[in-house]
Amino acid sequence: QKSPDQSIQETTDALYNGIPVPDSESVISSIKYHAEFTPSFSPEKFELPKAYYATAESIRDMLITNWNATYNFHEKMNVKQAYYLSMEFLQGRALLNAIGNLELSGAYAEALRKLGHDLEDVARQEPDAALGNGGLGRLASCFLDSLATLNYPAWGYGLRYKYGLFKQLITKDGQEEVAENWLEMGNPWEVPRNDVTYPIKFYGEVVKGKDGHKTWVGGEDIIAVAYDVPIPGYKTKTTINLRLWSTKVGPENFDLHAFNDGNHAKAYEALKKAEKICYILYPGDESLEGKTLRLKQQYTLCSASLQDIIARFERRSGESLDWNEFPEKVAVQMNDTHPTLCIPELLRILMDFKGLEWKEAWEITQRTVAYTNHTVLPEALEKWSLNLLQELLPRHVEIIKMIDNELIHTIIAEYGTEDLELLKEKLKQMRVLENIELPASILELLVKPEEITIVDSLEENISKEVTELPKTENNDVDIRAKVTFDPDPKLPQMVRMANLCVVSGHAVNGVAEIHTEIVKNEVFNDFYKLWPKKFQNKTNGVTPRRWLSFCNPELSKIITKWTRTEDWVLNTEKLIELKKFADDEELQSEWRKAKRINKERTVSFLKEKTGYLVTPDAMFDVQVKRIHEYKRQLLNILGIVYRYKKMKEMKSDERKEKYVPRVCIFGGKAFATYVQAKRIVKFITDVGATVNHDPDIGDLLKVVFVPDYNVTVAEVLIPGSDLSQHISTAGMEASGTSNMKFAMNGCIQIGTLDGANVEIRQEVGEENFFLFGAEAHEISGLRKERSEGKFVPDPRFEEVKEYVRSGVFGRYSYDELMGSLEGNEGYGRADYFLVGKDFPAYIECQENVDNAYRDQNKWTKMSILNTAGSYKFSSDRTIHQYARDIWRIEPVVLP
Ligand code: GPQ
Repeated sequence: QKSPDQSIQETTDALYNGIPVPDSESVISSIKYHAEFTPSFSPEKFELPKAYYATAESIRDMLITNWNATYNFHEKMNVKQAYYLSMEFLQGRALLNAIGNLELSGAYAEALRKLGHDLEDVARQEPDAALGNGGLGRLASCFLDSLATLNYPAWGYGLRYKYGLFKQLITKDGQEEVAENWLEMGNPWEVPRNDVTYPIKFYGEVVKGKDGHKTWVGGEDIIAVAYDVPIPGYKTKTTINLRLWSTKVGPENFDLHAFNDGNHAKAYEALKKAEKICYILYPGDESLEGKTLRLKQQYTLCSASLQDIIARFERRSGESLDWNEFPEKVAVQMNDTHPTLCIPELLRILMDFKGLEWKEAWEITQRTVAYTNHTVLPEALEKWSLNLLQELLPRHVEIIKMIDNELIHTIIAEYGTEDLELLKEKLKQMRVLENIELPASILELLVKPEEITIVDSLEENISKEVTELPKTENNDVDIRAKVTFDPDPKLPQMVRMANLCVVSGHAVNGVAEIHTEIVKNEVFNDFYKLWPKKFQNKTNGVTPRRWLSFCNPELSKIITKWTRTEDWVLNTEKLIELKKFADDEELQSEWRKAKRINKERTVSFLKEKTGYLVTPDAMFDVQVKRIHEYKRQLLNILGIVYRYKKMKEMKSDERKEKYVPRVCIFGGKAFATYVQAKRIVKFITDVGATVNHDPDIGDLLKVVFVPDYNVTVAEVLIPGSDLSQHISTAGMEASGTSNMKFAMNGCIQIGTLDGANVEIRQEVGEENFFLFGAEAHEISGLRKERSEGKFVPDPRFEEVKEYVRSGVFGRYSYDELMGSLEGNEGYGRADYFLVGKDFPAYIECQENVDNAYRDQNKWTKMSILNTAGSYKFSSDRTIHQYARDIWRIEPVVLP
């Protein structure tokens, strides 16, 4: 038998030299080696958990070899590198993904078989890494996969939360949350870097040194420590890094005196405070609940990452260090506004530590950072209380005020002082600081317009150079009175993070075409008018490795056969080839068989997770995503209730004639304090409890809520579904990404013209997409109509609400839920999400779905055309666009 070192070497040599696969013998010795020498289980047995850890560790060896090679090469070439800063990464499981990317599935399956285990069973031991809430976090993870696969020099930076997203239990009362201790058994995919640490400060005060330079002193000091997660690319050696920060304190912060005096709580105080920062993932998804802990988390991510990036830049520059070169070597992408603090942090380091002047530091910062917007929901646009920021990060507040000042100058230059009412209005709307008096220096300027000089920025589209503003007839006093205002003491003083990002970044992007249009023409229209070139679209994408090749091997085999190459995994354009064969009987029959196998997998999965046994002969109709009013799970379930009511009114024969059997599957978590969303979960499970036990209905209709929806659950449900629902109120879903995954897996969609649905429908063809509902441009008018009582609801909508209220689904009170759908403000916001308006169109569209499904040849063709048309939605395409248009980075292929 080979020594473990020898076999690791051979395995990695094989990868390096493009030799197909290391043999299962060397894999076996590597697994055995870890089972014995990386022990976290007792020695006598080799059961599944231990097999999983040993297998993961053996794969990790190879990843580390490739990781080191990638790192060293990037270091040597000193290429420009992109950094993706995100508070969330929703990685899911890593084992099969890594084995698949390294093309070692065969060798590992065989090795484990010889060791008495099945690879799939071993893989099931891994807990999901759920360091994210939903779409935004999963997007970050798909991007990492594409970056590595396409050989881009790039890293992700995030936080290592001890507890990821909560585990969802479904009880008779609806959703219950339990902490998810994903690190309990140890994490084989991370490498702690005990030598990569940075100090992080909170609170304290700003003092001015003798040289006039500012320093931030005192306060609370903690330490951020790096944990690296290697991210392998597919069929490439390139293995990039996801660096996650954890927090601790130095030994000097352990109060030994207090401890010896028996005051243990005091002794541990600093340690606890520091560790707490990375305890939990903030569960807010498109809702705002600003709390100190969250701000500390955000600052920890930003400060540690920037210190690390800057240290790397300095090291790589060596003797020829030139700060103006920084944006030529570094691109920082902010995943929504959560990492906004990296803007004042970069400025602070450049000015307070590297001695740069404001103008230079500001220009470097603008050229370095870029911002992705992921939502237009007003309540989700992050704002922080100025007081809280002032207390926690006093130096950053000074810097934010300087940025605000720059912006004010630009606004004055743009709008002039002729129309002071207009200017005042624009300042109010656009400033970074909300409800805060204009700085005295600006008032001075306005009083003597001829003295205005604008600090010009180098980025030519960022600021207009103005030497003189039009003179006004007004006298000084008038001007003051007109532009200035006293802050409203009843309103809080806030910092608008999105405005800060838009002003400071050189690019702002939306995540789907329609979303970017809304960003440009509505939410940030004033900024768009100032800097049109800054704004761009980058339609989201998903990795075809995890979301097609690995999660759907049945379909993948068929795709490879008919496109005559495996290339589609890297070049999804190849999927278009399938179009030619959409009517081919042989392909259709193979296609249906694959779907059937996947549906059978779903059947066992549902049985295991919910106890319900459903038939794979039914149509599987799936809506899985976070529970949110705007995503309208309520519209879906009310459609189901309506269908159930109609079924009950019919005779058995008639019922069977009219309806296609359906299994309606729901999954998704509600934010723990989002009461209305939790009511929706409860309602769905109540409907299921009634319908599923109704002997009149049998297999004609089943309603199943899958508990604890996560990446791993999605990997089972998506390949096994026939229809998927993406039915948000138009204009509210920025993009959606599960819609792309469903399309790739040949699932047909019912949806509104919202987010990426619009582009998916374009690509797969209108006739292969079930469209319904009001359009984005109609929404505000419809809401107005609704709240003015001018809207006359369809009788079928009134009927369904009445039916629910009648108590068919139990005695739980549905007053609040049904009330929120009324046109008055009694409960909530007068059907703000327009469920009532879209209800008739929705149920009619569902009838079209039934009719299409009855013709299985037609349905299969639609399914094939969905996969064929999904080529655009690979995150590889998205990443190439970010690399070319925003980051200006090039792929680096390792020698
Ligand atoms: N999204 Cl702002 C999240 O998942 N969390 C958030 O905090 C914000 C946005 C989603 C958004 O709702 C989806 O429409 C997008 O597809 C997704 O981000 C990725 O862009």
